[in-house]
Amino acid sequence: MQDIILELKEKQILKTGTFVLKSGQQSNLYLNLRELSFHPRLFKRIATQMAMSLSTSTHAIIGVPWGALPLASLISQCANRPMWLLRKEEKAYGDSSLLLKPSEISSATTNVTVIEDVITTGASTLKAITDLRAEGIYVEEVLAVCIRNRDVKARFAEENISLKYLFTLDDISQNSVKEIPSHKLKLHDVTKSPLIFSADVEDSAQLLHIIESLAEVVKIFKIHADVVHDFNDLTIAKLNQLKRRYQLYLIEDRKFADIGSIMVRQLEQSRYKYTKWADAIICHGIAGRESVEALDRACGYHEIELLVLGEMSSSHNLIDKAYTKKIIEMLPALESCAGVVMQQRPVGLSRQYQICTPGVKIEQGQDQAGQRYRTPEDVIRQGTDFCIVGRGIRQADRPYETACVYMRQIQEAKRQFR
Ligand code: 5BU
Repeated sequence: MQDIILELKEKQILKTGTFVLKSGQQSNLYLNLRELSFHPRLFKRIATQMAMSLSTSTHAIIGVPWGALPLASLISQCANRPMWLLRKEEKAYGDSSLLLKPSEISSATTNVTVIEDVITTGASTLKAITDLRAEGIYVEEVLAVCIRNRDVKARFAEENISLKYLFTLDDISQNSVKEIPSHKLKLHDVTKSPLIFSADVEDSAQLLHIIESLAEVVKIFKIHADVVHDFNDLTIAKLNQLKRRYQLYLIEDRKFADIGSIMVRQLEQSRYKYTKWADAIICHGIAGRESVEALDRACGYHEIELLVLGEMSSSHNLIDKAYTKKIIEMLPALESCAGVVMQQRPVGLSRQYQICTPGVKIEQGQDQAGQRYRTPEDVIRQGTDFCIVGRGIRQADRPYETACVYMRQIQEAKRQFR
């Protein structure tokens, strides 16, 4: 449920401020569920949850007119239960009945569930119930997305009606709402946290666990979503929760490297949905200026920062000095570029670009697959702003304590060499 609430906040369906409600009461939270249909995936999630709590003895569902009708029809589909219609007012012509239901079904033998979006005082829901009772219908339960506070439950209990709901607005603490940053973090905002942890783990549970266990000390995490075999929408929702709770900055290390139009589609249409969670992506400049500029424009649109790869840590990689120089020359044209992935800070490079360096470990050396490691001290001495560390922390017996050791060494080296 927490995920749904967070998504409602993200989509601005749940807002904070000072609001006067229909009932005249004041509130600092406002839930505008009328806009739910603008977001079909979230809408379906909510309807599915509600459909699951529908009473098994309900014959049909009826939405309180008019606001709850789209929701009721979606629940009807999810639960495979018919939806009947209740008019707000009697028509002065034709069939004057308030209730539209199949004529062969007798009212006396039917139980219905009334669907509502938000219940504040319950007045309009109770009016609908009175109208249905006048038609001889037995209302078994009311199912709402949200009630403002629990007091209203007593009102329905008096009427012998069970009231079910997904959440109450009172349960949503003001604090958790305030925690949401109004804008994404920029790499520039996290320079006090010069350690980037490479969370190259195998599944979502490990990913979320390692991020949460390090989040007090590490603020920037680099992910290869495509090595996390079960990376899905739930992973993204939970990543975003962690981002908000700990004010994290997430980098996707996809290393985009194609022509511009394909890189843009890879960014926007990938099953890993980078635009929904990444604060930055890494790209190669191999395809040339125009291609990278196209990706840069898409990044600007999605408020994602671009980190351009200028050098690699692996042995015998094919990047030479001339290539790196051309990458550096490309940067001024890229509006979303926050930094460069390099092994050292190039002489004369503007301070507006952060240098991020992978291949860092307390012990220098090499792995069996081409990776070369330098020490944090060495890398910082060469002008790097952020050290990227993966296995040095992940494979340690105590990753949290080891991350603290890396952080101390980096900060000590910064004091020494800056
Ligand atoms: P390690 O476990 O610290 O070796 O992980 C290094 C990470 O940095 C890993 O995710 C690589 O994809 C990434 N990396 C790198 O190692 N070397 C490079 O030149 C670049 C990225 Br660019």
